[in-house]
Amino acid sequence: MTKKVSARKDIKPTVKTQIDPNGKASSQDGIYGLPFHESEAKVVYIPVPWDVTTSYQAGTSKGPGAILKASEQIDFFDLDYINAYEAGLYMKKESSKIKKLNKEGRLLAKKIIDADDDSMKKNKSLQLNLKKVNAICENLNLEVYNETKACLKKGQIPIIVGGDHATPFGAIKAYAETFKDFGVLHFDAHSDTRIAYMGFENSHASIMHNVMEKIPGVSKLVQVGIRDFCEQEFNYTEAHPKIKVYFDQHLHKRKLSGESFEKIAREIISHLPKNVYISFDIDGLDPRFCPHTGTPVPGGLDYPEVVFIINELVKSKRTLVGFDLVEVAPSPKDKSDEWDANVGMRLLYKMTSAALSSQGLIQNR
Ligand SMILES: [Mn+2]
Repeated sequence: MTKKVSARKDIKPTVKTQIDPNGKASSQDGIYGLPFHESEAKVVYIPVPWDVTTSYQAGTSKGPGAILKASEQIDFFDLDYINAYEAGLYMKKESSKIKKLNKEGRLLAKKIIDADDDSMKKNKSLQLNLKKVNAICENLNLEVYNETKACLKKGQIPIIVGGDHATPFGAIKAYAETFKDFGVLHFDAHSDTRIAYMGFENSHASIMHNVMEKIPGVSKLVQVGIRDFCEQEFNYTEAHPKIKVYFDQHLHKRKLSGESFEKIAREIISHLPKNVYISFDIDGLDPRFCPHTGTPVPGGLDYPEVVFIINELVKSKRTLVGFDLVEVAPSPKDKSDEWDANVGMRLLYKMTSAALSSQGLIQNR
């Protein structure tokens, strides 16, 4: 069966497209095998191949490419939402400027990551490297901010596909300036609220600290799945009036004691304002769903639990205005191992469906 579709509402399609929702996606086309042009897509995925300050294992810069490749395997039929693809989904090409910045930044950062505290204190050239890395990361934040802002102005939904968790800062800033009554739902194994990590001011380990300190439009941050954090982060988030943390250990304790997950999910959602942005670090999931991510930690959420929470968010009549997906990394050794990207592309499609549904652009089933 072939279904005629076109992009939606304010985005004007230039071509009618024929998509067979029962057929196999074509690898000749764009993300999820879809043939949309950028101008007719409601959802624009912005790939950010970035792993400048990744300390444990690099490779998240290859995440967007791996997700794009794995996306051919999508099944469009979904038990929760009807045909998100009809809204027009498009993934931009990886920016050569960002790729160049990542390469430069990674080379400089590697020397700092490998150095001990003593040489960092004494070695002037290492200190200069650190300044350069911080400037490169500021540069990325500006690039992402500008790209996101441009899409939002056109009425599109820009989605950052990382890269490490440093990538969406500029996007969250642009969203926070666009939507009032705005909060962030953050899935992650890590708190990501370090003041600076190894001197890196804009690393994956500091993003939520930076969001709370530098983006006044964020009225609430709700963190879920957190299970790796230092004392400074614990004290910071516990004392912060705008931050609510659902530690992974506490979530498991409640579930294991027989509390219903529906009750827990609704409680998580209840802290959020009307307009919600999801920042999704794939390592918030149990590492069996993301074995090659940069900094895996045992424990975590199961995929169906995450889907449940996201569906509850939509049911609560809040608006999922936008989101990101970060820290997806393919296996560095085995190119045929597409598992991390497979999970990533499915989660990306589910969040896309939830966002479109919450914005009244597609129907629920
Ligand atoms: Mn993170």
